[in-house]
Amino acid sequence: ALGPTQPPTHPLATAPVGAPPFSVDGFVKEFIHELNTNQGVALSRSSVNDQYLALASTVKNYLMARWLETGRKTRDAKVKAVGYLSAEYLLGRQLGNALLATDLNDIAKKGLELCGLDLVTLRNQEVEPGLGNGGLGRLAACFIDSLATMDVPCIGYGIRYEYGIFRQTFVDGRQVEQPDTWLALGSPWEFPHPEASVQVNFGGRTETYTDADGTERTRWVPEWNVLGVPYNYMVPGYLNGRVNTLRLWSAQATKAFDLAIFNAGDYAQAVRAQTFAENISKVLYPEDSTPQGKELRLQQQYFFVACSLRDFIENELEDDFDLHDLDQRIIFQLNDTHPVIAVPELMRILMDEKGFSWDEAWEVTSKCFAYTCHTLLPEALEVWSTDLLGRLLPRHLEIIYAINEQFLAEVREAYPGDELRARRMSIIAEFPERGVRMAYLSTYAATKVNGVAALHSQLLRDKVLPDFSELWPDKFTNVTNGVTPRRFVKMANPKLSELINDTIGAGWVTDLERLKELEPFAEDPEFRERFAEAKAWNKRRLTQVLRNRDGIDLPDGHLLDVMVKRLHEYKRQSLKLLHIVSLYEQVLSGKLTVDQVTPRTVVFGAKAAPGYKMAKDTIHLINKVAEVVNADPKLEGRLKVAFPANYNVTLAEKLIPAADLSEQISLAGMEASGTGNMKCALNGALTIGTDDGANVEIRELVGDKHFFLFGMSEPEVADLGAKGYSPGAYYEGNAQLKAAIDLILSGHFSGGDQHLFDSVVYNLLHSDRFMALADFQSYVDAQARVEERYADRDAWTRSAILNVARTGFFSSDRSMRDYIQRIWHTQPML
Ligand code: Z16
Repeated sequence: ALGPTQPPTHPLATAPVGAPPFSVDGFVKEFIHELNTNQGVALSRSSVNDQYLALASTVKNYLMARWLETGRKTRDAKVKAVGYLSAEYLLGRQLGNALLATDLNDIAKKGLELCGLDLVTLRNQEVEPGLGNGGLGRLAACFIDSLATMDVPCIGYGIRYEYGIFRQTFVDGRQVEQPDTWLALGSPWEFPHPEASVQVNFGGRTETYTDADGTERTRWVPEWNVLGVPYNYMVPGYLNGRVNTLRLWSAQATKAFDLAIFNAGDYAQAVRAQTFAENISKVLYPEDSTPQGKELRLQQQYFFVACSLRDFIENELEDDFDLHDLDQRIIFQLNDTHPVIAVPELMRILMDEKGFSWDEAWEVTSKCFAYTCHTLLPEALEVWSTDLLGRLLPRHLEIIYAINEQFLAEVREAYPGDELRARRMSIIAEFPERGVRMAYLSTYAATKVNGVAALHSQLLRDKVLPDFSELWPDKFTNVTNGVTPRRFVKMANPKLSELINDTIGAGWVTDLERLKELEPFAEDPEFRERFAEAKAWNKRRLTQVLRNRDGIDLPDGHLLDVMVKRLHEYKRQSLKLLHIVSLYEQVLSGKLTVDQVTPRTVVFGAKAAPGYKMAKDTIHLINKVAEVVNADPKLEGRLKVAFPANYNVTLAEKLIPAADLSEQISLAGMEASGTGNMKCALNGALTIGTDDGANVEIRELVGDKHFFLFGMSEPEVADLGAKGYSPGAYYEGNAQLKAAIDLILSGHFSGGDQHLFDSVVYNLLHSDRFMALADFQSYVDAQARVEERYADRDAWTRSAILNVARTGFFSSDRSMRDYIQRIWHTQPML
């Protein structure tokens, strides 16, 4: 039971917690108080880390009253909430965002100054929580920011990994992974609640029995269990007094964790058993787009989902709530298939624990979930072997089989006699081994299935789930991704934000379509001047960051050409690399004079999954090309390649605002959406891109003239694939391409070693699954158009301004409105 045992009688006991005064004096008093009482140090003896932790506590204290009030109001209102289920949240640093949400920036800066401290230094002390791989995890973070800002009740549920995405280092140009020890210096943003831990069961068997009413029932007799400890995080809305909750689960051993296999009365063995339990939330799997079918990963998925459902049902609903009406209080959004084990888990809770019949349980369950798919790559679709599932979650496997039977009966009723179709659509795959197709399970169970950009949603219907979309056309919808303008414009680009404020007022931060009002100013020379100056300021800031962080020197006055995203063959970093090598080769061979080369610095940021050999070899090649190109005096410094290690949200916030050119060059039909493309456009970069993912919508909005399109369209890709693609023909048929590849093969970038990069080069020449060679000429031509526009600096700035003015659509606030209207049917609290 929660709360006091007797009704409180002191008036202060029920008064809402107050916030410190919103003044420099109030701030300083609170800060020193936190430094003294939390850190236990005097200002004169405090370390930068002490100061940072005290500052974080101070800002938290300003948010605390709003947080408690948000929880109370939401529970009292008994409205429908969103339960966002995501195995990843790539949050980025918290302090800057919290200062922004509370409007405390100026007060904090001044107050700290009066204490002899520098806000920027303290902000740089924060280690970002990197609890995600890339786009999918960052999307979750943008979405919960938007929901809080729009006053929509939402609980984010996920995993508190002890080690987030690895820290990337380069040794001789090769990626080496280091553990991400983000918790080492303390983690001021979390509120652990070990007393509210939840038990999660695993393994064992099921049995049937007859209950008191004489009904045949099934129950799960698990073999082992762990505890899930909730850690709460504040999710503050922007200047609106709402603070939602992100609840991340950490695994811990239970007292009962002494089962025979781990503990034969042996103390050391028992301690090792603790480690076994705690392993579940130990580390984030570093694969982006290609999941590993590892048992521990399935344990993670069930672990956080079981904790989350239990938490919502037991702690967020009234004691006497009738679970038949569950869908009136929650919609669980499945961020990819990672949390879809929640479907059989809810069925199990309702039937085995709450006494529902199958039909009653399905009636409820089939209204409580919606599913977002983030991919088209077949290898990215999760399939769990029934062997593994049956061993770890025997009751859930039984329920999945029963769901499949019910599903196939519906299919057979809709298509009598079409056994082939039934087999095709079955949630259970038979080859290469028997397994559960998690995307099919999600699609059947969900009220709605959405893709993440218009093209992706179309291809999802036509190519990935055609049978399902034929049977239930209305189940499918699109919600184009978005990004939060608070973090990625207001916070990351203060100079541009100031200019926008001065021009159209401050309303755009929560109503991004208002950027449209900037359009006429593209023709205003004074505005263009200030816009260009903001970009130049961002470049100077980036220059400082890269010098201090990486020892990289950015030259002045270059076109900044940015490709930042996970390293994956389908994203085609190798195509960008061929362009660089080709420019260089043309200078070496005299086809281009140096003064014909547009001064350009290409910046890469990319982590490769540790087990993805081709991706790691590509990183190695990029670094070796960078070494040679950067050192060759023949280029007279007009072409540079910078590859800062460990690209993360913190670096993105510095890099993206400085970008002139945004590289979005995936093979058409492969990138579900992309969100870096949106961040770059909103910060005034022009895109060079294929007709893929959200690029399609960006180009439609900014206009053909202000977007450098190249490459095959998705139908052209499909045609070429069907005809049979042979990359060798492109190599033989294109002298410029051949010369670039031959320069790599000659050993020019590998100290004469002609075989060091065989894996990358021969893959391109003989397989090239993502058709980089086919799109090479078109890409090079588009780059020539880029250079032409850039040569006319005024024309370039005009295009850049129009990119900002016309991409307000890509606010994650708009994405959230779409989810609310098309999928969730929830109401804002206002
Ligand atoms: C991921 O980040 C994405 C897809 C996926 O299957 C797994 C992971 Cl970890 C990305 C997509 O590749 C990207 O196009 C999209 O913008 C992003 O998810 C958010 O939807």
